[in-house]
Amino acid sequence: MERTIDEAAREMLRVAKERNLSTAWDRRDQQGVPCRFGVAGLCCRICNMGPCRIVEGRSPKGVCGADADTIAARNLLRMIAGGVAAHSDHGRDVAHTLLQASQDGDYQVKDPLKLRRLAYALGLEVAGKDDHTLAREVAEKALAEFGRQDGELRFVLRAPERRVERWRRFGIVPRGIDREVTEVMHRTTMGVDADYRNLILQGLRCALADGWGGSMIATELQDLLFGTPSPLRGKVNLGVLKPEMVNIVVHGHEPTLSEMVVLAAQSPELLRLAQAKGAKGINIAGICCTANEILMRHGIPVAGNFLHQELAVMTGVVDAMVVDVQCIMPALSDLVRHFHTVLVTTSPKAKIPGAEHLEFSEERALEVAKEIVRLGVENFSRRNGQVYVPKETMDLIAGFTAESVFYFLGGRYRATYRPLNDAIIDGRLRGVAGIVGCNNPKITQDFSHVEMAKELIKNDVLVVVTGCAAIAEAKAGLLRPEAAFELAGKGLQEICEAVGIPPVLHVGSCVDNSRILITLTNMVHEGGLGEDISDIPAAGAAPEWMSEKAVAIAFYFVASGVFTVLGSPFPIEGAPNLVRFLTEELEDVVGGKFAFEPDPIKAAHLMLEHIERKRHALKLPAPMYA
Ligand code: BF8
Ligand code: SF4
Repeated sequence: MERTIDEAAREMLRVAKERNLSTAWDRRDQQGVPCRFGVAGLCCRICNMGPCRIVEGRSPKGVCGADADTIAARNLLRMIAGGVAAHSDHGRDVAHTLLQASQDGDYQVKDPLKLRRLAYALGLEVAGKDDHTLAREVAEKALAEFGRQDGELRFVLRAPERRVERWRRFGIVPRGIDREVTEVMHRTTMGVDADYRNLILQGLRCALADGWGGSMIATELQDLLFGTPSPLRGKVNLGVLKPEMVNIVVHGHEPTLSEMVVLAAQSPELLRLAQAKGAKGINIAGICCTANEILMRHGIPVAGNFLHQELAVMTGVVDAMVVDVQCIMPALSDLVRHFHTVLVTTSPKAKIPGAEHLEFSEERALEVAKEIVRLGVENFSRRNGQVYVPKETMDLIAGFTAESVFYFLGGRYRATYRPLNDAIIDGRLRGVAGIVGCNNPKITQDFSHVEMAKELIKNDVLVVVTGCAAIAEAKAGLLRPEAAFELAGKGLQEICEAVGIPPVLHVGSCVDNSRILITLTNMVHEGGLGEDISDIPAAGAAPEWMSEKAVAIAFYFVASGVFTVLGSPFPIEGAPNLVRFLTEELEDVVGGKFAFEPDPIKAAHLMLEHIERKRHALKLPAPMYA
C-alpha cells in the first residue's frame, strides 16, 4: 500500500528512511496483524473477572454473560464518551477564557454582533449591557451547560423543531454535557446496561451533547474571542516552512494558545532578537486543528495535517514545535532528539516525557506565548545544517462559516440561504456533503479524502470540509476557485463561478463541525427542502478517521439525521445485531444511519444515492446536468 499521495510527504518519508527515523507508518507496520478480537470489538476488559473474549461456538459470552452486542456496544460508547469529553473540555476552556476577556486584557471580545446574537440564543437579557458584561454572562451561561443536571441543553433548541421533537420522543435530548459523559461511563461499567439498543441511544445523547453542546460552545465562543472567520487566502504544505526564518509550528487544538503565539511572533522585541540571531523573521505555521483555527482567522500558513506532524520536524527547520492538547503523537519527543527542534508542551493536561514544559495560562497568556516564541528564536542558531524542506505549497481559500458562505451566495449585502436552496431545488446542485476527520496510517494519506471530494463535486455536490480532511483537500488544490473549472460538474461550476467560491469549502477545525449543523439548520429554515435536517439531500463522511473524537462527530451527525459513511468500520464487526442497528434500523429512530465503505469512490456513490433518495422524497426534479 502507498503511504501517501502527497509529494511533500513522499519526499520526507525518503528522508526518514535514509536517516532511519521512525514514523507512524513504520510503527504501524511493526504492529503487525492487529488482534482480531480488538478489530471485531469482542474483547472486554471492563472488570477483573475478565478480560473476556467472545469466540463463536466456544465462549459466546463473557464471564458475566455479556454477549457480543453488549460488549461491542459498551466499547463503542466509551469511544464516544472519550471524543465528547475531548471536544467539550476544549469548549469549557474557551468559556473560561471568555470569562477573562476584558477591555485591556490579552483576550477581548472581537465580534460584538455575534455576542449579542448568542446571548439571545442562550436566553440572556441583552439590552443595556456593555460587551464585556455580556461576554461574562455568556461565558457563565455556557459553563453552566457542562454541569447542568436536568432539562435540555440550550443550543439543542437551535435545531429544527421537528428534530428536537424526534429527540424528545426517543429520550435523547442531552441534559448536561458532563452528565452525559458520566452516564456513558456508568452504564458501561460491569453489570449495568446490557441492551445494545438502549446503550446506543445513550451514545447518541452523549454525542449530541458534543455537536450541539461542547463543540458548538467551543466554536461560537472562539468566534466571540478571536473573530468570526470570513473567506481569506492561505497556503498549505511543508513548503510553507522557511529555511531563512525562525519557524515555530503550533500543533494541537485550542486557539487560546495559538492566537497568542501568533501575536507574540509580531512583537518588535522578538523580531529584533530573531534578526540578531541571523534569521529573516519569525514564521508561524500550523498542524492539525489549531492550524485550521489560525488559518481561517489570520491566513497563517498550514504545514500539514495529522500525519505531517513528524514530517515537519524532519525538515530540520522547525525551531520550536508548540503543542497543547489532542492528536499530538508522543513519538515527537523521540524524534526531536535527532534534530535541533525543541518540543514545548503547554497544557497541564498533556505532558510528554522528554519535552520541554512551559505552562500556558490565560492570566499570563501573551507573556507565556512570548517566552515560547523566544525559546524558538534562540534555538534558531542551534540548527545543525541538515535541511530538507520540500518545495510543495498550494494556494487555498479558507474561512467559510454558517454566516459567511451564504453571505457570499446571497450577495454582498444579503445573508440568505435562498440561492443555495434554490440551486438544490432546481437541480443545478444535487445536494451538499461534508467530508471530515483525520489521517490514518492504515489508509494512504489523503487519498480517500481527495478522491471522494473529486467524485462528489464532479456530480454537482457542494462539499464542505473540516479538520485534517480540510487540510488534505487543500494540499490537493481543491480549495482553489479554479478547481471548479477543472473538476466540478457543470451545475456546481456555474455556482462557483457566479459567487467566486471553490467547489470545496473549508469550514474550520473539528469543533467547527458544529458550523455544519447550523448550516443544515439554516437550510431547513430557508424553506423548500423539507422540515428537518434528515429531509435535506445531504450526506457526511469520515473516510480516514482514527480518533475517538471522529466517533463522537459521526454519532452526532447521524443523531442529527445525516447519512454518514466511514472509511473503516467501528470496531463492532463481531456484533451482528449492533451492526444491523447502526447501519439499518437507526434510520427509523433518528433519520440518519451509518455505512462503512473503504473505497472512496464507492462511498461517494453511497452518498450520491442517498442524496437522490432525498431529492426524490422532496419531489425535486432530476439533476439539471445528469
Ligand atoms: O480534531 S481531524 S487527526 S487534528 S481528530 Fe485530530 Fe482527526 Fe485531525 Fe483535529 Ni479532528
Ligand atoms: Fe468479562 Fe463481563 Fe467483566 Fe467484561 S464485564 S470483562 S465480559 S465479566
